[in-house]
Amino acid sequence: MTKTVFLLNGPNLNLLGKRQPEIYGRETLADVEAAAAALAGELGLALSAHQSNHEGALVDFIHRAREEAAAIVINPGAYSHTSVAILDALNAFEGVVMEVHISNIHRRESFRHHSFVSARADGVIAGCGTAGYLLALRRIATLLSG
Ligand code: CA2
Repeated sequence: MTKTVFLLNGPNLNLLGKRQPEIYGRETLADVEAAAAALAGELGLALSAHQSNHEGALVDFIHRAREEAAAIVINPGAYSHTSVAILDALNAFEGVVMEVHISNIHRRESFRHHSFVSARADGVIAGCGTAGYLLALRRIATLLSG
């Protein structure tokens, strides 16, 4: 049976491609989701993409993933640096978790250097632009096939 990957994007990532292109690039979230869905298909995976500006809604998506998904690609946005609730939800998910940051959070302000989510992530990709989402999917395909 085809395995499903949840692609979760956190607060303000709905603005991708519309503001701050020098940091986050010119692709919109719709572009990213379309490219991810196409690659997932090539890799024999199904993609279910969601974005929310609300911490609890992201927790709810992670709970849904417990029932529906074999893996999660998550860019928690600023909640990476603050949210124990998202970490707790991911700790209750048994599949593969890949954390993605479009920018290199380690080259930015010190408050972005720590991510609570990294304590649960099976892999972390930062600073590869929106290509990071595609790299994460390739890693998931490898891990799920093993
Ligand atoms: O580099 C990343 O992907 C981040 O997760 C993005 C978050 C930031 O708080 C993290 O420290 C690093 C911010 C997302 C904001 O996205 C925007 C996109 C376009 C225009 C404005 C904001």
